[in-house]
Amino acid sequence: MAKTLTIAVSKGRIYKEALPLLAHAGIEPVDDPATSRKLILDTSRDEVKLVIIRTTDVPTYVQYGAADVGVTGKDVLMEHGGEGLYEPLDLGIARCRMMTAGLADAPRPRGRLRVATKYVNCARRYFAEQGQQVEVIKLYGSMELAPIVGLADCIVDLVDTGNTLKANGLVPQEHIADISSRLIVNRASMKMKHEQVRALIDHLAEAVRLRSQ
Ligand code: PRT
Ligand code: MG
Repeated sequence: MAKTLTIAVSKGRIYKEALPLLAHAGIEPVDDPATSRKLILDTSRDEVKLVIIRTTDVPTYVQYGAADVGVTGKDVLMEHGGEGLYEPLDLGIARCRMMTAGLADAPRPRGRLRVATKYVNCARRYFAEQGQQVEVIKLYGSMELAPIVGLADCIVDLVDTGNTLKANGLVPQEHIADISSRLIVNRASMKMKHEQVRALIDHLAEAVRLRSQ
């Protein structure tokens, strides 16, 4: 009997884009998380379960071995720190950029730049590398509002089409990182369930390769 393999994934855009890749590995969820209230989904393979959680919780579940593997954004991993995790594969899905953004015609602030973001660690690290002293303000959403109401001089957020920034009169400024979703693996699972994890990595890697052709 094969050991159970648990995969942690969030149910938004990453899930949608990960589905065809997982299907290539023979893993198809029995329920649709959009309509089901179940948090643990059975799949077409008896020994494989999907746990559906918030994207920011994915590294934590995998780090503690509550899930063997997970799919999460590089932004989430950068913010988490990636401690206790392997990151063997770039899945190339849910792509975007982490950027700073601000009001188009804002004057340079006197004193320390105030930066609003949910990515406080990424923001601190980025501005420290630039040798710039900043005050980082933690927000949980709607970052675009902060410069408009004078809460911050700029924001650090994810940008895809740029439409969200534009709709709020903001312009993208500095590019911090290119973002895509990654497969992450618990360190103990990599050893204890090596064959299963290896097979999953290989199948997903093949799916990514076929997709980019
Ligand atoms: O539960 P929670 O909302 O935390 O997560 P979720 O379950 O909805 O997660 P999911 O699966 O949607 O994944 C979020 C992840 O998708 C992020 O961590 C990124 O890795 C990735 N991703 C890719 C994005 C975007 N593109 C993106 N554009 N996440 C968010 N956005 C938001 C951005 O924050 C901004 O508000 O979209 C807006 C910008 O888009 P444009 O096209 O207007 O520029
Ligand atoms: Mg979401």
